Amino acid sequence: MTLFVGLRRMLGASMRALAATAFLCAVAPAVSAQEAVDFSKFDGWKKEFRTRALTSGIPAAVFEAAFKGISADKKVIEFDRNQAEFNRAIWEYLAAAVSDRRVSNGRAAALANADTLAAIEIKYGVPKEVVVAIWGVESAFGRNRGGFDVVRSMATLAFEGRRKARFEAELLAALRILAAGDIEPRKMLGSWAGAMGHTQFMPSSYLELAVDFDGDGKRNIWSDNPVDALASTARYLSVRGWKTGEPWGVEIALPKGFDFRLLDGGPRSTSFWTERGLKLKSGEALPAGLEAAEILLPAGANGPAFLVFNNYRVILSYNPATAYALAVLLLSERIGGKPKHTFAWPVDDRPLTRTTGKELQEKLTGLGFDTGGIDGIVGANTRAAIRRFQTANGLIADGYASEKLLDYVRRAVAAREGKVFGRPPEPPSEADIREMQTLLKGLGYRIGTIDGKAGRLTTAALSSVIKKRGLDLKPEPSKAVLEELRKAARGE
Ligand SMILES: [Ca+2]
Repeated sequence: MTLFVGLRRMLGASMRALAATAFLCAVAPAVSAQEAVDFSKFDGWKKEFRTRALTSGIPAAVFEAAFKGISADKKVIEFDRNQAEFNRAIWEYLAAAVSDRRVSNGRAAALANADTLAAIEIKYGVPKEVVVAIWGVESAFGRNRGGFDVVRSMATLAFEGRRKARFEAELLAALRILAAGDIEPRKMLGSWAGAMGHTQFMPSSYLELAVDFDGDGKRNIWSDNPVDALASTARYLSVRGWKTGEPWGVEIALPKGFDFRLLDGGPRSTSFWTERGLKLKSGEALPAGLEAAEILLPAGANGPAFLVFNNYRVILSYNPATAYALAVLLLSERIGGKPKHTFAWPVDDRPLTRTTGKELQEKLTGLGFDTGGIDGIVGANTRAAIRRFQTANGLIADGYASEKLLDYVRRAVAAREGKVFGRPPEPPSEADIREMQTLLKGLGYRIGTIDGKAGRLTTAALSSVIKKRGLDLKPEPSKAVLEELRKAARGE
């Protein structure tokens, strides 16, 4: 459970064990300079905040009890600022998050709580395996619920000030929990970033969605008893739009010559994708009648491909990282009895780190493919820039920010600077040009002899096709132009 922004800093206890990963940076804000924190100012901040807290309805006695003996926690600042260079690929993360050991622990946990989980499933319509999987990924089934004092952690992060408004809001939520008498101040424990209990609820999410399910009159997600936490998690997913009985996603095979520009097109119905040649990996047809289906390529075109639906996005509302959502959902399948997944990950083409991500953004921007900023975070703008670069260079336009792609971009920069540095983008062969001429002829252009040499007629025809299709390509033979001609010939 995390807030949407500042994700990597707010991961629950279990995530520390698994190690945060490069892809988890996806929505993290840029890190400010590592300025020293003047801890002597904590009391001044506390005094100001006290006024705000009391104005917003926190009783003075609750505030005093919560802050009794509280100072800023240096360790929390250290965790918050730790921008170590992670380069953990999604397949490595998944191997740890969906390990055989976790699967067997999950099955045991499901069995031990079978009655509760059945009641939760009936009430909220969320499969028990999904609830148990979140429990597993968030806290290893309650083993790592976090030992940080939540008031102290939230106060530290609010005082430090980088995301003051957000953490003051969480701190106020924590104080409201205390005011309600759900827990005593020093027993309200969580991760250093404030994620609490078995399924790592932030204080604001607790206030909004936690429930008393064991009927003792109190919501308690902190104790050894997981019942309230598990029901609260199911309720969270239900309120965020879980659709009972719908699959979260399926592994698919992309058709030959798939137009990767469709990745940018937003969610479409499964019939839309079926019309474009998508099938299940097994070769069977896609499930019919599902709306809002999106293609997910977690490691680019050379890795596994998924078509994901509404319930996948509901898991993202719990923690907006692709790897997290996949870990939860794949683990849920295994806990439910599915055999081990075998995905063909591109283990020879790792994702970029923050540093190499920055290098990629700098170089792409320099080459005229604007990434919308240089922060090392591969988001939608960077992926779009990668796709434009890939298209212009006749590469598969999957937008995957990998080491191989960076190598390619480095060579493109070197080629542009006139340096001899590795291999420049591959020129089209004579056979390619012959194919282009044949395709152009088929499209009704006057070509003359099909001779594999790009003369005046061929160039003019290419120019006209490129203009007609509104492409950002040079009117000369290239792998990218050939690919476009093939599409034109197919009527796409
Ligand atoms: Ca309770």
